[in-house]
Amino acid sequence: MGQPESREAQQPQLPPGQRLQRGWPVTHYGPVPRFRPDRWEFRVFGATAEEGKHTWTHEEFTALPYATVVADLHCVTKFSMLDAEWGGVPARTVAEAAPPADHVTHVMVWAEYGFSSNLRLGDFLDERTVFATHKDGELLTAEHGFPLRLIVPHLYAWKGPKWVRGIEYMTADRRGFWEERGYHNIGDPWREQRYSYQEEPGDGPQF
Ligand SMILES: Nc1nc2c(c(=O)[nH]1)N[C@H]1C(S)=C(S)[C@@H](COP(=O)(O)O)O[C@H]1N2
Ligand SMILES: [Mo]
Repeated sequence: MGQPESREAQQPQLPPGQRLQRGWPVTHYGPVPRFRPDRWEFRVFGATAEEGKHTWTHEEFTALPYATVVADLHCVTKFSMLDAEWGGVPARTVAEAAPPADHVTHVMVWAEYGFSSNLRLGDFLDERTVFATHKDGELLTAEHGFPLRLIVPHLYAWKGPKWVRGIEYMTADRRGFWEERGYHNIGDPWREQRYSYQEEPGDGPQF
């Protein structure tokens, strides 16, 4: 038996067409919202199962069980940041507290100013999908999404809204903000699903 293989030997870390970024740039559309704790709430709506809590204050939400996930961030504009440790509340924990109805297939993640991104329920419930409050042990800064952003490690980073305020359970797929503006409905970086013109039948709803 030899040495265990390094991570790089097991799998390339950069998806096709991506390049490594040093530091952590800020990428988003529109202004950075100001956090007002007294007005902030996290809301679960749409096709919920009846039981469960559906809104959390900031204090309540950040008291939910905390977990960390080491994950890369791949921006569709072709830079990647590797090996960040994201800390926060797993999406599954939220879905257990406020479960979807049986026929839910997709989730719309909603953020400040009406920004949104759609996910298949399975992508949302992935064990590595996390509503992050921290990166590498420190609170997120305002421009990186404080107080809360979603991280979906296996999809392009636009699928993870910064300044998240809630989720909508959906019984059919619907495009979010970037998905309506020419980006791929699913967004798997390993398959280079960047743009909506690459979509195959079944990848997304009709425009
Ligand atoms: N609310 C909101 N979240 C967003 C975006 C946005 O435009 N609005 N852009 C996404 C994109 S395209 C990327 S690459 C990441 C960038 O996160 P960062 O600025 O922390 O690096 O945020 C994502 N989350
Ligand atoms: Mo991006």
